Amino acid sequence: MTISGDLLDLIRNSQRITVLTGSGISAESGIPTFRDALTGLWANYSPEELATPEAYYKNPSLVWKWYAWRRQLISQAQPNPAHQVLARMQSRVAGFTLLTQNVDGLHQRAGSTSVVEYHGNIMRTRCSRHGCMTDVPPIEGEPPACPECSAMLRPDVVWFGESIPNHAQFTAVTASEDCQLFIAIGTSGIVYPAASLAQLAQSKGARFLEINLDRTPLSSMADFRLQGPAGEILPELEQAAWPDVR
Ligand code: BV8
Repeated sequence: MTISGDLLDLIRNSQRITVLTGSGISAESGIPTFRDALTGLWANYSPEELATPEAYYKNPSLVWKWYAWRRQLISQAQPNPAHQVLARMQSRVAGFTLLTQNVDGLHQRAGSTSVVEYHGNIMRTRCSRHGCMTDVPPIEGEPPACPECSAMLRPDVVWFGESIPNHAQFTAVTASEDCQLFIAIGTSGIVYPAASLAQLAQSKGARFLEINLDRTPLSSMADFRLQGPAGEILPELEQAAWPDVR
């Protein structure tokens, strides 16, 4: 893989780097990407049909089973080299912000801290009425009842049609407006408002690097593109930028 000298200089010299990851960064950990996740039982539904409040209230058992299946996949997965490079990068860049659309918690398990979970975390469960978190174990089958008020529990994720949590949105916008380099990794650039952050960063003067297996709607605006699996590209990028790494 050829990495431009300009890009390497930018990575080495930037004090403020903001990274946005999508499900593609967890693909090499064995977690299907969001749009590939629909196999078997889920083959007849689009994510936008299952990951919504309407779907949950219409068929709580189906949606709860989908999340239970995903949680089970995630519990068997391990962070991959791409997650590990980002965890090390955090200690090399003074103003490093990691935003993730993923709900799998793999960045934290790789050692990243202060991760902005833009779409929540599937391993947390909350009351659908009051929003209070509960550590009721996510059981199989039917959604459990809140121990406080008996309302249905739900995964602590942001569904389509729901707003991004205020703190996550504020942090993401601030970090995108204030960075010198914005890096999007493994996201199809389809889901908003996450997909608008790269353009926001560029509008404030940042350069934009896209790392993805394929082209996306963001590709045409990228200043730099590295095409291939993130689990291979990120270790190579780290080695080229910081040859003394490890
Ligand atoms: C909202 C949690 C206010 C749940 C998810 C404009 C502005 C605002 C909203 C909208 C708008 N236009 C449309 C909307 C509505 C909607 C939306 O964006 N719809 C889309 C379908 C058009 N947005 C919302 O509803 C958001 N809410 O804005 O509130 C509002 C409300 C109503 C109306 C207007 C405004 C909330 C969106 C959050 C939805 N929740 N997840 C759960 O996980 O169950 S989104 C879900 O998609 C995941 O979080 C996922 O991360 C995310 C994005 O998908 P990707 O991560 O990009 O994954 P995908 O599979 O698509 O792509 C993978 C990529 O990786 C590919 O490019 C592939 O090539 C690449 N890849 C694969 N393998 C590798 C790889 N790359 C590198 N290496 C590899 N090995």
